Amino acid sequence: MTLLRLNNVLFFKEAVFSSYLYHFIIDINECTTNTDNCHKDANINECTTNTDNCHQDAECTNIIGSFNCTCKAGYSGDGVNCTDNNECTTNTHNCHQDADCTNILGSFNCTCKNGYSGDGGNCTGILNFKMN
Ligand SMILES: [Ca+2]
Ligand SMILES: [Ca+2]
Repeated sequence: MTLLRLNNVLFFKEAVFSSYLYHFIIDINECTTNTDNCHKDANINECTTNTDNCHQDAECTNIIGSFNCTCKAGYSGDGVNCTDNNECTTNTHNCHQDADCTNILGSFNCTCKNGYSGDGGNCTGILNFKMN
């Protein structure tokens, strides 16, 4: 059996009577089989050349031959699509029990309820004394 390579397609040649039969075997992907002769040290930084497709709320990380997209803290998704986590409805906030939670992009705010004071993480009741 004789192997032939023509336009990156591998054939084997089989003698049948006085002529030959050519059998198509498989197309060789030189890029994935590392049989190409492309320059390997060309690490393009897709993040700084703005050729990445990361979401605006994702971090881009350059790696050799590619890049990675990771949603920023407070966001969920695959890096190409990132959506804000609603910490208030998913109860992943750390607001005090006497505080109101307000969802914002990438985070949340805690505000002490009326009659309480504090930073929202800690709220203490305000005592009102009426002087007679
Ligand atoms: Ca790269
Ligand atoms: Ca949020």
